[in-house]
Amino acid sequence: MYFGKVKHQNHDRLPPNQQVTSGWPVLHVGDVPYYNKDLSNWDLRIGGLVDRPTVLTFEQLLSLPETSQQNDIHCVTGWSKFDNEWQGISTRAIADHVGIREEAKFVMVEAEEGWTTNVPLEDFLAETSLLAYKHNGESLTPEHGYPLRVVIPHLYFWKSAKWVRAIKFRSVNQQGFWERNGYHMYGDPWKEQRFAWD
Ligand SMILES: Nc1nc2c(c(=O)[nH]1)N[C@H]1C(S)=C(S)[C@@H](COP(=O)(O)O)O[C@H]1N2
Ligand SMILES: [Mo]
Repeated sequence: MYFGKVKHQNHDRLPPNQQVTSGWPVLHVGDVPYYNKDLSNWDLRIGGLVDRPTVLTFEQLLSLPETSQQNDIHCVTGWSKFDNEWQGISTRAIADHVGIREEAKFVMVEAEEGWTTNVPLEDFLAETSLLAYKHNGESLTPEHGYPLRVVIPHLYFWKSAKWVRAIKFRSVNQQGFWERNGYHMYGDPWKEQRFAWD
């Protein structure tokens, strides 16, 4: 039965206690930065345990090899959005560009207004992770992270920082903004790692 098949597929794709949404909710703390397409004051700083600490303009970022990814995203508040198409730079291309040192095991991602989130290096460098500037063929809107956001689809979506401005490679796992406020250090949606005590 067709209906049954779709339901079964959704079950396989939908982590526990999530619901599929066709829209795209906007969630964050703080203010949306508006650049009005002028990125002359924008840069991306990449540092910490790397061989070549680097500051990239948006143009320089675009000169790195482009990647496309299709994935499902899962917000800890309970919505999941299927079949997102992203274009951007693979996190591995960034890593190759700066040279990650042996001692680096974790990543702290920093966004506008000092918002942060932490992920293990391995997850940051997963083949499915990227720094995205386009969603479904369109430039990101200001609300969804223009000009650049992280997308790490296999973790709850709070790990996918909007308005990313810095990437710091670290030897220890420090807490980011939500992690300091009770959210899980890792955030696997399939294991429902929502809060620190899950
Ligand atoms: N800079 C920044 N990025 C952020 C957040 C934030 O507050 N600030 N919130 C996170 C959370 S909790 C979620 S669910 C997603 C929401 O992304 P969306 O608004 O594009 O759906 O962004 C994540 N990235
Ligand atoms: Mo979230």
